[in-house]
Amino acid sequence: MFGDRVPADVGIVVHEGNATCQGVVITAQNCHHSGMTLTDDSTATGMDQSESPHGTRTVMRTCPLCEATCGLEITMRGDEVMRIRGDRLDVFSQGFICPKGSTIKQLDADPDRIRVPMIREGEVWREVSWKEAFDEIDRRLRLVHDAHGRDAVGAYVGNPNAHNLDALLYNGAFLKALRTKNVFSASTVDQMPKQVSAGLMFGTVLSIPVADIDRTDHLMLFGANPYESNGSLMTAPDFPGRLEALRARGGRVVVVDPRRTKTADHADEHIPIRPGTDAWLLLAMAAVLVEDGLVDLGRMAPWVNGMDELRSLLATVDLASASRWCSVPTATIKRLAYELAAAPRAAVYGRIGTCLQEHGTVASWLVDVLNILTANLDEPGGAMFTSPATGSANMRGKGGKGRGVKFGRWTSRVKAHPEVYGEFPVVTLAEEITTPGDGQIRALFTVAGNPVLSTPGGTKLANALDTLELMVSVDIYLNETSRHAHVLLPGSRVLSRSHYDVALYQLAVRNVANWSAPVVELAEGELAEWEILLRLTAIAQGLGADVDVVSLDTVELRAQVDVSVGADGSLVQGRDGDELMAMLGDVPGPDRRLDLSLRTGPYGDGFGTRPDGLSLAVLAAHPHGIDLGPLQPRIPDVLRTPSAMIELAPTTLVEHATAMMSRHVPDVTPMVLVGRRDLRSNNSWMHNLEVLVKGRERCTLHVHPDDARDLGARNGQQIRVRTTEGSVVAPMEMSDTMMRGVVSLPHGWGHAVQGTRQNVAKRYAGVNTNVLFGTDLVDPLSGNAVLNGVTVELELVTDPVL
Ligand SMILES: Nc1nc2c(c(=O)[nH]1)N[C@H]1C(S)=C(S)[C@@H](COP(=O)(O)OP(=O)(O)OC[C@H]3O[C@@H](n4cnc5c(=O)[nH]c(N)nc54)[C@H](O)[C@@H]3O)O[C@H]1N2
Ligand SMILES: Nc1nc2c(c(=O)[nH]1)N[C@H]1C(S)=C(S)[C@@H](COP(=O)(O)OP(=O)(O)OC[C@H]3O[C@@H](n4cnc5c(=O)[nH]c(N)nc54)[C@H](O)[C@@H]3O)O[C@H]1N2
Ligand code: SF4
Ligand SMILES: [Mo]
Repeated sequence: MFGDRVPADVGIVVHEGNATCQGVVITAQNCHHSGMTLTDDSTATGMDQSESPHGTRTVMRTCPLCEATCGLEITMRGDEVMRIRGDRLDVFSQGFICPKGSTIKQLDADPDRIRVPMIREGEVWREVSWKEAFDEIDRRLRLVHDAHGRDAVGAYVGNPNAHNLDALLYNGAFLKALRTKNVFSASTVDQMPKQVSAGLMFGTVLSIPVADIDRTDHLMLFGANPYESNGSLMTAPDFPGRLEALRARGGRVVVVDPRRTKTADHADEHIPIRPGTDAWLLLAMAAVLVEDGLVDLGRMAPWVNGMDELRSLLATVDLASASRWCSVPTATIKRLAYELAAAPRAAVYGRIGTCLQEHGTVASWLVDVLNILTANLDEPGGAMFTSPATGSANMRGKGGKGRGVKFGRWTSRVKAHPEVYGEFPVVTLAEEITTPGDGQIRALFTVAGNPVLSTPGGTKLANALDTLELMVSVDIYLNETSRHAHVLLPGSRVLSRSHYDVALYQLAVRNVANWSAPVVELAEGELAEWEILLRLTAIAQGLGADVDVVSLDTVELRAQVDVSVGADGSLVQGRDGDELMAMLGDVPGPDRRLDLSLRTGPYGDGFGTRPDGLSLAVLAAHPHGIDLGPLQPRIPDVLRTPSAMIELAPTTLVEHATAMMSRHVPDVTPMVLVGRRDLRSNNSWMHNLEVLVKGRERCTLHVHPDDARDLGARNGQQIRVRTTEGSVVAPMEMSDTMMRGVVSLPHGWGHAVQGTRQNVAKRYAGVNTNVLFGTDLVDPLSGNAVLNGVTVELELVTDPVL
C-alpha cells in the first residue's frame, strides 16, 4: 500500500536557461520593485551537489528552527551531517548563525528522536507499520465520528508547523477535512493579538507591519528580546547585528521591558515597565502626540479612517494615572513621544511581552497607531509591509479593498469564547475535553505541538488527555504531550524535507525568496510529513486509510490550478489547466504546490508569460537565495478592509481601551511573574540536545536583589512560586536586571515526567511554569492567554526534601 511513496527529493527539474538570470525586472501587480539581486552561484543545491575527494558534499539550507531564516552551509558525508556553519553567501543572513543553528546535526542524530510509528497499549508502546498505524486511526476515528459527530474531534497545531513546508502546505486541508469547530493552536499563547489588530486595521491576518530596521533612525521595542529570541513577527537574520548597525549609523534604540535584557543592555535606553501595562504607556504616548500637536499623518492622511474616534479616546487619557499603572514617569512618557515624533525615520515594534497579556490586542493596535500618528507607517525606515513572493493574502487579487476580517462567527461550547480566525483559545482545550455534553472533544490530533508544557493549566490538560478515546500525535519526540497519544506518527527528518518559509517571508525586513532542496533521501520505513498529513486528511474525509495519496495530491493540485486559471487578474487567467499541470510535473509533494504559487505570485513567471519571473527552478539555481530588494511602500494596495481605508480606531479596540482606562490604579502592587527566553533553548523541544542544555542551569527564577533580601533567600536557594492555580519550586538566581516586584521564569521546561523518551531532557528537567497560570485569564479580543504579569507568591523552601 505504501509502496507508492515517492521520495521527496526528486521534485525539481532545473531549467538550465534560468540558472544565470540576472536583474529580473518585476512587474508585480501591486508592488513597485526595481529588480532582484541574484547572487548567482553554480555550486548548486541539495542532492545535485558534487562530492569532494573526501566523499563529503556541501549543501545550503535555510535553518528551520526560529523565525530568523538563517542560511546554513551543511557538510554531509553520505547520510551523515559532518558540520554546519553559517552560509556567508546567503543573501539575507550573510553568514550569521546562532548556537542552535548547528544543532540540526545533533537533532538529526538524536537516538531519542522517534523514527517509527508506534501504538500505545496501556503504558507500553509497540512499534508498528505505517499501515497498522493509519488503520488504527481510521478505525477509532470512525467510531468517534459515528457516535459523537464532527465536533467531537479536535486538533492542536504547534509552533514548528510555521517552519515546515510540508505542514504549511498540507495542514490547512487536514484541518478543513476534520470539519470541526474545535481547532486550537500555539497562536493563542503567542501572536494572536497582533493578528487581530492587524486584521482589523489593514484587513488580513498577516498584514503586520515590520520595522524597517536597516533604514530606521529610531527603534522602540516593546516586550521583545531579539538578542535571545532572534526576533519574531519580524524576520531579520542577525537581528542583533542589525541593531548594532542602526546605532553605529547614529540611530537610537529604546527597549521597554520589565527586565534589563541583553537587548536592553545593547540599547541606548531601557525603560522598565510594570508587566501587562504597555497599553497604558502606548495610549499615553499617543495622547501626548495629539495634545501637543505632534501628530503628522504624512502620506497616510487620505487613507486613515477613525481619526476623530481616536482623538476622542485619547482626550480621556489621564497621563498621571497611566504613569502610575505602568511605572514610567510622566516626564519620560512625554520625552518618549517627542523623540518618536522628532526622529526622521522611526518605528515602534512590539512582541511577545505585549501579546501575552490581558490588553494584548489593544497594545498591539497602539503600536501601529503610534507608527501612523508619526508618519512612519509605510515609509522607508518606518514600519512597512513586506511584499513576499508567495503566500500573502494582501498580495493577491485586486488590491486596496477587501472583505476584511470577522470574528466570533461561532463560539466555543463550554465558555463561549468567540472563534478568531477559525480557532478557539487553547486555554479552553482541557475543559472542552472534560466537560460532558454534545460536542465534547473525544479525539484529538496534535501536530508538532507540546501543549502540556506550552499552554496554561498544563496538569489539567495532561489529565484531560488521558480521558480521550483517541489521541494521535505527529511528533518527533515521545514527550510530555505525545506520551498521552494512542498513536504516535513520527515527523520526518528535517533534512529529508525541502524548505521554503512561506509564512516567515511574509514578515521579512527585506523581500527575499530562498528554497532549500532536501539534503537526504527518506530512509526505508520513513514517510514524508506531507504524506502523513495527506493520509490523515483522507482518513478525516472518510476515504479510508488506503487511499492512493499520490493521486489525491494531484487532484488537490489540479483544484489549485483551476482556481488560479479562473481567478480574475491572475497571471494565468484563462490558461489551459492541463498545460500548467504538465509544467508542474508529476512528482507529488509540496514542491510543485510551491512552484504553482511562486509562478502565479507577484514575482512569478506566469508559466512563461513573464520569462524573467520567479519559479522553483529559478530558486533551485540560487541556493543562497534571491534578494528581491528593500521593502517598498504598499499603501493603499496592501489594504483589504471593506472601507478601503486604514481603520485607525476599530470599535472593539476603542471600547476595550475605554473600559481598561476606567479601572482604578491598584494601591498595592503584588509580586508578578513574567517569562523569558534563552538563546540556547527553543520553547519546549530542544532540551534533549546535550550540546544546548549543558552548563549553567537555565530554568531558574530571576529575582531582584532587594526582593531576594526581603525573602531572606540567597542565590541558588529553592523558591516556591505559588498562584491560585498551582506551584513550582525553582532555584533562585538573583539578578539586578529585574524590576523590583517582578520575577521571571522561562517556559518549556518540566521534563521530569514518567513515560517520555527524552533521556537528556530528563536530566535537565526544570519545572513547568505553565502550571501556574489559570485557564480563565485571556485577552478577550483575541483569546490569547495571559502569561505575563500574573500575581504570584514567593516562599523560601527550607525543607531540604523539597
Ligand atoms: N509561559 C509561557 N508559555 C509560552 C510562551 C511564553 O512566552 N511563556 N510562549 C508561547 C509561544 S510563543 C509558543 S510559539 C508556544 C509553543 O507551543 P508548542 O508549539 O505547543 O510547543 P513547542 O515547544 O514549540 O513544541 C513543538 C513540538 O513539535 C515537535 N516537533 C519539532 N519539530 C518537529 C517536526 O519537524 N515535525 C513534527 N511533527 N514535530 C516536530 C516537538 O517535539 C514538540 O513536541 O509556547 C507558548 N508558551
Ligand atoms: N532562543 C529562543 N529563541 C526563540 C524562542 C525560544 O524559545 N528560544 N521562541 C521563538 C518563539 S515561538 C517566539 S514567539 C519568539 C518570541 O520572541 P520575543 O518576543 O523576542 O521573546 P522573548 O525573548 O520572550 O522576549 C519577550 C520580552 O518581553 C518581556 N516582557 C514580559 N512581560 C512584559 C510586559 O508586560 N511588557 C513588556 N513591554 N515586556 C514584557 C520579557 O521580559 C522578555 O524580555 O522567540 C522565538 N525565538
Ligand atoms: S537564529 Fe534562528 S534561524 Fe538563525 S541559526 Fe539560530 S535558530 Fe537558526
Ligand atoms: Mo511563539
